[in-house]
Amino acid sequence: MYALKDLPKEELFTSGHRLCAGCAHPISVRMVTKVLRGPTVIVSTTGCLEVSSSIYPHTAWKVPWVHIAFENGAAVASGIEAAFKAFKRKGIIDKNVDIIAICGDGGTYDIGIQAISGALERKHDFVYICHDNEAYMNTGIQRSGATPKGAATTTSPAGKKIPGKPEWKKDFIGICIAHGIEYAATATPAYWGDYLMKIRKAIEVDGPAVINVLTPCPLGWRYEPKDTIKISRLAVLTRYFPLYEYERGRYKLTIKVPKPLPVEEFLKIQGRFRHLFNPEFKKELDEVKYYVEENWNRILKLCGEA
Ligand SMILES: Cc1ncc(C[n+]2csc(CCOP(=O)(O)OP(=O)(O)O)c2C)c(N)n1
Repeated sequence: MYALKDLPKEELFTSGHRLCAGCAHPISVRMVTKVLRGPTVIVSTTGCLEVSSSIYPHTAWKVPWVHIAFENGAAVASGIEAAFKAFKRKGIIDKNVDIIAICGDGGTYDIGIQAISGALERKHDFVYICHDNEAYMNTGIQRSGATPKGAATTTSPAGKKIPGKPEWKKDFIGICIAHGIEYAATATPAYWGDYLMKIRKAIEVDGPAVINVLTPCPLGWRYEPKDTIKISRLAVLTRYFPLYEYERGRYKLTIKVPKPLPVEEFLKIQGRFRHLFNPEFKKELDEVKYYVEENWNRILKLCGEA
């Protein structure tokens, strides 16, 4: 467990970046950089975080950081890890260097998935953090494999043809765990102590570890920038986004929600779900509610709590 006073004051992700007011990406990155254990290289694929933090000739990064194309975040992280291993073997360096990939859900769930699968299967020692804002935000709010069913995006607009995105969200953490990795977890910046603990655990694992962190986006989710942490918390308190971890075969619910708030509390403050409250979309709203309950029960079972 972390206490605020124990965290380093030094900021390794500085002000002056061009991310939107209320964006959860910089909040998450500041949390990641508070629990590094030594020299670290961060890799980011194309996306909001990358385009807004590295506008030439400026950079917000005070850790070695590399931008890489959408599809190969995990491949480049693997290459860097392999290179440092070779340097160590040859006596060129004697220090351990941690590698962390921080990529959006588009670069993760969709275009980057085969590179991630390869890296996990080869057991490279790195941490993969997916900044899950549930769409391709940087290019104008297109749906991704992480977009939840019913959400309106520019490529899944709610109207006469479809009631928002017709498909369910992919189980990315489930896919990663199926590779036989040691550690995987979900997180949100609202539960910062839980998130910091998970990042540090993931870094300390000898081999690949994955964290999927929910990073609300005021622009794409259509809510007031001041509500980012409130929405991150509501996602958990309504059981929409269960916080759990997987460690060597064991699942654990890290934040318990014995008395959940109605899912509507999470949905109604976001414009992307506004249509679900029209009587014509009642069926879809009921489906979302049913899914949230089923998913929660599935996670509870995995965690041995049901
Ligand atoms: C192979 C490839 N396809 C498409 C693009 C265009 N593109 C750049 S960023 C982006 C969306 C990024 O979405 P995500 O990874 O979810 O990050 P976010 O911007 O939401 O933080 C897309 C589609 C690209 N750069 N490369």
